[in-house]
Amino acid sequence: MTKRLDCAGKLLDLSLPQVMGILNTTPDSFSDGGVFFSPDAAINQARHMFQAGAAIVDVGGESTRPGAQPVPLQEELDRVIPVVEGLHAELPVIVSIDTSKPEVMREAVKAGAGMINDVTALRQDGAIAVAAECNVPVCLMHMQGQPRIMQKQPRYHDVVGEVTAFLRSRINACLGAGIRREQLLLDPGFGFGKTLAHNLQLLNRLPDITVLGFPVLVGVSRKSMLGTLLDERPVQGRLYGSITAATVAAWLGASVVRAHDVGPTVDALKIAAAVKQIE
Ligand code: YH5
Repeated sequence: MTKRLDCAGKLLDLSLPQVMGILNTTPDSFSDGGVFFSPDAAINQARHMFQAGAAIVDVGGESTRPGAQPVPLQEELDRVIPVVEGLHAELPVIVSIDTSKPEVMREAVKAGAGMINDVTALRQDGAIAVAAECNVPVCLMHMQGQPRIMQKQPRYHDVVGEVTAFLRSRINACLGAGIRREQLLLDPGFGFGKTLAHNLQLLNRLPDITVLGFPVLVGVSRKSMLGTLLDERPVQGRLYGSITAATVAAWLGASVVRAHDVGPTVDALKIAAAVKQIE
């Protein structure tokens, strides 16, 4: 498998698991309480993530939490583009754009983004073609349903089989559109149209996804699955659960872990990587 990804000139070293810091620019983000929605505040937050060891900062302007409503294009552009520009100008960190909209992908990559993170795996009209033009790595994530309704009644016969089949079909669509194999990352999409049991099965069987031969990205930070496992613990009490889940994911082969709490996650992944390297 490729150990180094070219992210628009910035190199992502995947010989060790890396942390992608989460930077929300959505005023309605309930996990961060909407604290970071001025570009300056967002850039400041990203600075701290970089200092804490994040290899990537994931900039998102569209809330994808369960029940969320879609954000209009211009509003999303207004939120994310100044942040992408500012970050790219100031820090050597790789900027990822968390969006499903092809127009946002194009503008963000023009503004310096080196990765596309799309929870809809480039299924929106025109997204595959734009991503191919952008010529940056793309994370393809699995989701059942749409954010507004995805947690209503998630159903699978075989969650691992269905998620891997979906990812394979998106890989093929991307290769067919001229995106290079070396530019793809895969993500089972924890919490996106999945019950706790589905999420646990996917994490337990992460190696079934890594065998596809692509770097795997895992996002479990602060998610409901942790709240449920910890007796309905609210979001602010999920740090240790998040670190543990991130560590398990890295141990099972995840190459990138998406996290709110960058410093603690970086520490945990260093320990996991050191133990793993003995093998
Ligand atoms: C992901 O897994 N997730 S946005 C609900 C929460 C906490 C956090 C409090 N974008 C992923 O982070 N991109 C999101 O409960 C993502 N993989 C990738 N690639 C949801 C989120 C969250 C939701």
